[in-house]
Amino acid sequence: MSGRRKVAFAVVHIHVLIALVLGGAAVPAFAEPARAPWSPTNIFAPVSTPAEWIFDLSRFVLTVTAAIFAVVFSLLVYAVVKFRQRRGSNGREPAQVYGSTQVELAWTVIPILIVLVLFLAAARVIASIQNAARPSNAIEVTVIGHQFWWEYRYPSLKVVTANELHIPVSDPAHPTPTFLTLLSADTDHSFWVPRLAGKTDLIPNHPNSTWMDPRETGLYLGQCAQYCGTQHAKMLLRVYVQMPDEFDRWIQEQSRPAQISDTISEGQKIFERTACINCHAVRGTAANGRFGPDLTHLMSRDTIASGAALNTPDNLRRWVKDPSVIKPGSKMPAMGLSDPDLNAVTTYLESLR
Ligand code: HEC
Ligand SMILES: [Cu+2]
Repeated sequence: MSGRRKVAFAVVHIHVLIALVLGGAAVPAFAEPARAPWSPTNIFAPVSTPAEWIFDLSRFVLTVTAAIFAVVFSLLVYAVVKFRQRRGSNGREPAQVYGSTQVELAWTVIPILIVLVLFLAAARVIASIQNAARPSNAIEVTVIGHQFWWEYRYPSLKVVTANELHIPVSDPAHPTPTFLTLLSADTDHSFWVPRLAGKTDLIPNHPNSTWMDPRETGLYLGQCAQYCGTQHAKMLLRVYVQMPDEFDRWIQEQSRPAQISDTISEGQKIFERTACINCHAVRGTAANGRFGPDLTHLMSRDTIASGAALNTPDNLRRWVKDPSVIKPGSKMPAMGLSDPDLNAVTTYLESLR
């Protein structure tokens, strides 16, 4: 094999590889978004306007790049077949063409135009998401990224919660979008719930914002999409999209202070004299720390530790005994409680409904 043919052979290989990758990505992209049981993170099944605009854009970009690929690959196959070494050929090179202004201009100008079109299409989507008008009935939520959990504050509704975001479904005829202000308590994080909106970073001292108007109720999952430390991979996102009355009921329950019995339980005493209250808030009690998740309505959540474990009595006890068993590198220390104290604290936590 001559050097040139080796190169041509390698180029064909690379293109076949690209074809396989592109083909794999393109199939779901062009599939009809039927009522299939989509994965809760499927980027090809948007249910909210920003996610839909991004999906349309990705389809456009895939179409353009697929067309480029088809043209380049066909020319390549044509050249490889037509100019292959035949038996009895004299081994001389075919005619070589140098310095054609027309050809040079064509392969400079056409790619520049293609890149310009792709750039403008992307810029348009970014601008329309960023500049969307905020209707007066929009739900406002402040999202604060922490290593390695999410804090959600609804300033006008007096609700503070963690890790499980609840928002109302938005009827396209009377939209009730949710606008998120994204902040960070420590390092860069990124809020990404693929079916609802594009990735948006949470950067210290630089408030960002995004929004979503989901058309369908359900649970949508996501993931911190910016490496932020040891437990970045267990910084999961859970968004519960609810019917308006269900959402209102949730808000009402969350805005109440903690239900406390008249006699302070043993568990609460231990909770308050151990450092727990320096990091955790339980509204209506002495606990008002903000380093860790608000525990006022802990038991209303399905999961703990940012989706890393189900919220069961067993897991709660395991968590308080030593968080690193569930989430190595988590910012909550093992508090070294004795077994009886651990049981009492767990019982107290279970009373926070
Ligand atoms: C130094 C601060 C700190 C102390 C002290 C602390 N925690 Fe935490 N706690 C955290 C942080 C941070 C998290 C979130 C960890 C994560 O998800 O990565 C957390 C998470 C939790 C959770 C899970 C909450 C949720 O919704 O995910 C519970 C329950 C909890 N802590 C209980 C306690 C109890 C009980 C004590 C005292 C025995 C305690 N914590 C002491 C910082 C602290
Ligand atoms: Cu993160």
